[in-house]
Amino acid sequence: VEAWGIRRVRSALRAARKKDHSFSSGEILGSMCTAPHAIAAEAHALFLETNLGDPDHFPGTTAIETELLEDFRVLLHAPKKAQARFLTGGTEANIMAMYVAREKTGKTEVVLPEQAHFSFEKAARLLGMTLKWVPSHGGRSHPGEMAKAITKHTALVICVAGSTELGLVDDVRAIGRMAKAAGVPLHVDGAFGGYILPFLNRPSHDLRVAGVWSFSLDPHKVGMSTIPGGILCLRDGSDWDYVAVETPYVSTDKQTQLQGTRPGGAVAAAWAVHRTLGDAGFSKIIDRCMKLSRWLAAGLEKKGYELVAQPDLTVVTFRAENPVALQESLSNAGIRVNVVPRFGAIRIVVNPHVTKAALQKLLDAL
Ligand code: 0PR
Repeated sequence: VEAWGIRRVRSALRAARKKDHSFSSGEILGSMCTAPHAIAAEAHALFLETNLGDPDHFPGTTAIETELLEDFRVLLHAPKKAQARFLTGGTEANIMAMYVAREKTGKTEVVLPEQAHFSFEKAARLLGMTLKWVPSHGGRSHPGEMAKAITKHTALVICVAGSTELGLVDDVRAIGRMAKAAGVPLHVDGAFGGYILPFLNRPSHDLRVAGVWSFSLDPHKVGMSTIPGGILCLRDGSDWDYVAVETPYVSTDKQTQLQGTRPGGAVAAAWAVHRTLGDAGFSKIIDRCMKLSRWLAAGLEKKGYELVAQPDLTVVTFRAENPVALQESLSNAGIRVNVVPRFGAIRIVVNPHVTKAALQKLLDAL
């Protein structure tokens, strides 16, 4: 390509960004991501060149990652021998959960509920594993139906803490009991709900539940950190060794994640958000999002819209006669929502950047 020089490149970059929608404008009401906290953006920039794939060059960044992973172990009430890894998001976490389970058990079948995310489909194709989809009841996994699908070939059972379409949380304790009795590892996909549930007064859903083998959650969604950021925590940290490869040319002995070169920026960003807000800060933000979700749900019902389910977390999904047309007309009014085709519905995600004024604008437009 021809050299443009920095000035022309900069103005082209700005012009491209101007075409994007932004969280701060208040337009985006259907995304599971949110505006990164200001300290996350600052930390990400400061650690831009760091590479956790070769930690000896970056001992400061490595120490930050160690602290952050310990924070997550504690947040998920995991035992001391548990180990979390910082990954690129929910997709990689789901791929890794299936990969480790395959290597550990030598089996290739995965039992999962119908509301599980499409990333498991990617994982199955990559790993040569077979998915056994099980019907759910009212959007939540049914332990009895899941149990029936388990065979001697089952490597892993999956349930969801905060489903993509409806934000519903499975009864992790019941499914954990079932998985434990069947002797099959259970992965909980908490990509969305994993950052909300610890701050609500709810029955345990995490690694306190005996049958739970692994748990994932995403700093780049409700965690208000920068993209890419996902966590997978294994109850027994030594299980990571099933996927370890030796790494002769770098300053580690082995790697257990897909990435070789690994960005420290997103790690520093997640650490910074944690230390800035603490549990109390997160609780306050989550409490506000939960209240707004209930307020929105009531407002929609008052207008005669039917909710697909009463919101469990901060996802509010309502039926529409023609959701695609409605999405388009709302978009023209500066309101960006997502369509959930399976339920002929529109999905709103009341994330930290979403204001009451933006939700009122949606209700008025409807
Ligand atoms: N597990 C669950 C339960 C999810 O909801 C998602 C993503 C994933 C795993 C995969 O996570 P990554 O996309 O981080 O790999 N669900 C979001 C969704 O489909 C992803 C998303 C986020 C889509 C923001 C659009 C958007 O604007 O809504």
